[in-house]
Amino acid sequence: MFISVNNKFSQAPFERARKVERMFKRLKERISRSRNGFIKQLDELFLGKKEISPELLEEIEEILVMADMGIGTVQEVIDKLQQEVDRGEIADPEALRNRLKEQIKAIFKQETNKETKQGPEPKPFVILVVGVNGVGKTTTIAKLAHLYKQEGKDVVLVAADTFRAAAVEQLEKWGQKLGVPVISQRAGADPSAVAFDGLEAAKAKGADVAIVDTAGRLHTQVNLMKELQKIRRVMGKKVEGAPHETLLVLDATTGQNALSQAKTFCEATDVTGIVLTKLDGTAKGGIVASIANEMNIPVKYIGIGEKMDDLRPFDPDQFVDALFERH
Ligand SMILES: Nc1nc2c(ncn2[C@@H]2O[C@H](COP(=O)(O)OP(=O)(O)OP(=O)(O)O)[C@@H](O)[C@H]2O)c(=O)[nH]1
Ligand SMILES: [Mg+2]
Repeated sequence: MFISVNNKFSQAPFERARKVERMFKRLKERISRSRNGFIKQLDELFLGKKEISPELLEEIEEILVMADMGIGTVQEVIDKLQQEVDRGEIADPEALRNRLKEQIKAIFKQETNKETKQGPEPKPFVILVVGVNGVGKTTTIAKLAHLYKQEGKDVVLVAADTFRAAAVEQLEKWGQKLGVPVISQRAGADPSAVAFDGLEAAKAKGADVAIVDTAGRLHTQVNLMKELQKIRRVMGKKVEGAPHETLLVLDATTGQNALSQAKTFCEATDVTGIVLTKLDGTAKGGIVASIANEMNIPVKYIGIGEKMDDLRPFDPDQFVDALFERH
């Protein structure tokens, strides 16, 4: 999703280019821990080396595993590099660095079975947001609303996390800040009923997008997982095909734990996209590749901060370029 700029003046392309450049710079700054972590280690490893030895590949392997890329994914990448080295296609460590970068990009180009359906966009387009406690669901919803608003879309937020009063308040605060209506009921209300009424209100307002917040739950909490099923059923009764998107939010700082959460959540409910938050924190960027490779679900957005413009549609090439850029 890109923000469309309908400006017929000739400076528009330059403005756009400048904006892209600014966004790229900010992304680079925000993921600086990953860049200063594993990319720096890789570069130190390459420094002064003229040849590619078996030890060099082993050390790369170790660094990638430490960067949360996951053993399986790392093995695939290293095997491919090794084959290219054996075939004489990689001459020196600098070429190896480039091929590594391309191999990581290729991980994101694999097909997933969750491509967005073609056809006219449903109205409202209903997004259900799920995940365990504290991963960043509510913040992501606010950021998503901000992105959609920038596209000129009318958004409604639905506070179906009725578990804690503070959860409803948190969403309402964001709603005020963004100028977006929030549909809520008292704490303790049935989340399915809130979702149903929320979608009704979204329809009545003619909203383009409705985003539904849910309480954090562990995949092991059977009742809460069942509740999610109920929320989904009820939504489908109000708006045909809803939820049209189910986003699973994962906290990148939890590393391989995020991956195991993803696996169990996807077994329990039909997740159509992943949002990886807190990539600006202590997260090691490798987790993005690990999730993309091991899950059959696209990473749709990444969170790189706590502010409302800190959510980005995930652009793999841009992300990997930002990671590998030297300065
Ligand atoms: N640094 C950083 N912090 C984030 C990001 N996304 C969310 N947070 C912070 O993570 C904390 C939890 O975020 P919430 O949005 O409340 O998480 P939640 O999943 O809704 O939590 P529950 O409703 O309790 O399950 C907040 O302090 C957010 O500001 C991010 O991309 N980067
Ligand atoms: Mg929340």
